[in-house]
Amino acid sequence: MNPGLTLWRNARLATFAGAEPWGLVEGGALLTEGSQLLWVGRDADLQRGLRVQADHDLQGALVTPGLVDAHTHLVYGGDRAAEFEMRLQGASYEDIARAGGGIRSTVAATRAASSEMLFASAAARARTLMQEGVTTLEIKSGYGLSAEHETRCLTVARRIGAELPLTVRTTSLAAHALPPEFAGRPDDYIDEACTWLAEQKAAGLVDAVDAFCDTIGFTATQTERIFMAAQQLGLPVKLHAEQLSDQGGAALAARYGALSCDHLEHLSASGIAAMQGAGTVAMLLPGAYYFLRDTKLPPVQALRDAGVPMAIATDHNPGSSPCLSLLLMLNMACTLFRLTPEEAWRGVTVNAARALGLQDRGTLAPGQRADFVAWDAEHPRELAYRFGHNPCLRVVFGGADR
Ligand code: DI6
Ligand code: FE
Repeated sequence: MNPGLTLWRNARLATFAGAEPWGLVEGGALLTEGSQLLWVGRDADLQRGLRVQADHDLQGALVTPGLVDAHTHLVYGGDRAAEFEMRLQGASYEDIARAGGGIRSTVAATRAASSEMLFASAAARARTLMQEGVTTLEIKSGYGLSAEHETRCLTVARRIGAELPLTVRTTSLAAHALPPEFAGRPDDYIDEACTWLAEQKAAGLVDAVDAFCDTIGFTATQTERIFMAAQQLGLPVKLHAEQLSDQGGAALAARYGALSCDHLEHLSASGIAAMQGAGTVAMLLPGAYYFLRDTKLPPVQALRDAGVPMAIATDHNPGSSPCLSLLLMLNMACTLFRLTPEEAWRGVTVNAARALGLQDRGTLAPGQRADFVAWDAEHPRELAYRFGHNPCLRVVFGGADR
């Protein structure tokens, strides 16, 4: 008797492992031991006489890896519904930011909110994502913009990972916008923000470092100083790159071995080549593209031709993507960005895990973490096709139903 084994049988598996499209297995089963997948295959090939602690009949459901939302700004105070109205009346996102609104209005609301309020609102958002099968979630800081408030937001993000069943990876995004107390002194702000990282890392609060390299964010030179500070601490980097303009951010990030470059609507051919050379993931964010009513598409065909892995995320944030549905992003990646349904699926599983530097998830294969989702669907392409529809039946986090 092997007390630690749990069997999950009678499923149609989309493993995203191996060379077959989707990695489909009809009449499939999963064997888990603790938080890990021990065996993945056909029911019929299961070792006979296997004694298991628990035996779950999935009744023919489709089973996929747990979804990975690898780019979110989940922790913040307030909302930006009034700014949405202003944009509908003709104001641009950049105009609002330059007038002191935008990210900076969320910074004021975040600083004014108690940690308990920040936790309650972010945990509610995380639960909504989990109901659609998200089992791993990246959360960035970036609405605190001072040592105290950045650390507070990262601490709230870590607490979400500690209290909810999903895995949370945290990213420091102190270089998101210039806080009002540094108006006109962006270099001084960057100098100071670089000094926060060591303590945040020592406190176990940060897995990666990000920046917003753009006309309303920081220059490539300022971004590079943040990257150098990260590199000295051995922290991986990623970048909000080429979202509103081409600053050469992707090539810079690639030089620092970035895990991902994100947004990329204005990405150049040389940026693509640099990302390909560095193995950097292209993180595409259709929610922000849609919500800002952008018209410049990211260069999907060129990324595909170059073999750059593409990932998809919600970019949940109050200003440019107040979206809490990774399934909707799956659909929009296809309709707006012309990804194939399979590319979009790989973008929220295996390539999203890679964008977080995680090799232990994103596929259904022996040795992977037992994060998986049962869906009321026959084929995963149905989930990219429907929208405003949640066929999630059951989410398993590290081998446990919760
Ligand atoms: N780009 C974005 O789309 C988000 N951050 C960034 O650098 C938007 C953040 C916000 O508007 O609050
Ligand atoms: Fe973002």
